[in-house]
Amino acid sequence: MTFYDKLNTAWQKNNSLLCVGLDPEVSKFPKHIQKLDNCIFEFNKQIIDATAEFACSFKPQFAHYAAVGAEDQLQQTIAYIKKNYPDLIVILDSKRGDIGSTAKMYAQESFERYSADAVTVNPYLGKDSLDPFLEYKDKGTIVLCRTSNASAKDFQDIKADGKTVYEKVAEEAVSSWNYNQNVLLVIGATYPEELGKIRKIAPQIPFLVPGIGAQGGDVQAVLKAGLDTNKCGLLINSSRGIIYASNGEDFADVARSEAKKLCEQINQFRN
Ligand code: OMP
Repeated sequence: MTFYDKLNTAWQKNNSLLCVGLDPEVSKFPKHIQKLDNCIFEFNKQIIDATAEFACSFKPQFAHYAAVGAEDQLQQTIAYIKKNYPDLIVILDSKRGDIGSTAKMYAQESFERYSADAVTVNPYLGKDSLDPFLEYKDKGTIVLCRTSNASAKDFQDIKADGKTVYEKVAEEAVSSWNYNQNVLLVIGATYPEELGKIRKIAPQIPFLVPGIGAQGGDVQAVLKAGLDTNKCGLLINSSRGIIYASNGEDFADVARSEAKKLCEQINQFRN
């Protein structure tokens, strides 16, 4: 099974393009969860069980675990998803990027230590820094292309030979990096115009699109610009907008309602 096959299964499982971001911050948890041992895993578990029915993917963000020495709970979280929701994709969002010999260690960390299905990577160092990830044929390599933040333009919009850096990244993804059909691109939901340009360059590459919810991206604009010809091809991420929709005892129920609402909203614009 190639990574794209796995992704297709995940999209079809719940008829959903929604990726739920797992970005734990203990101070934002409900008080009764904060008191628990292993509270990050306990929080995640309830969010995962509440939202899985409306998702194709979960995306734990690495710094949110590493900053507080909770890599063990990251590992537990990924293992929990894989055991209970084996058709869904786990994206480890660690935005790795280094020279080949170190990149090899990062790839091993992502795919063997954590058993993630896919990992986010930074293409700044070029192809030989991506190869160690790409060589894991059944795993996804999700390359930053045009990010969601305000300063994305500082480097990504610089032009060389008449093309922006983010257009060059998309072109390389199509022509040189996708030899195992396992490349995806990250494009922020906050930049639908750029999303549309990149869809033209890379009509068949799946996109991870963060920036819905807390960052204010527009769902309709994202779908209009980003869907592929099968009305699919997107993993639309929301983290804080779902997991911190309530910090009361009802947090999991409210997260479920938010995930359901977003999944349905996305599907409404696919038709
Ligand atoms: P919310 O803004 O809370 O939905 O979180 C967005 C998540 O997506 C965070 O984990 C970010 O680190 C991540 N992200 C972006 O927000 N913008 C990007 O351009 C890329 C990512 C990412 O690679 O996931």
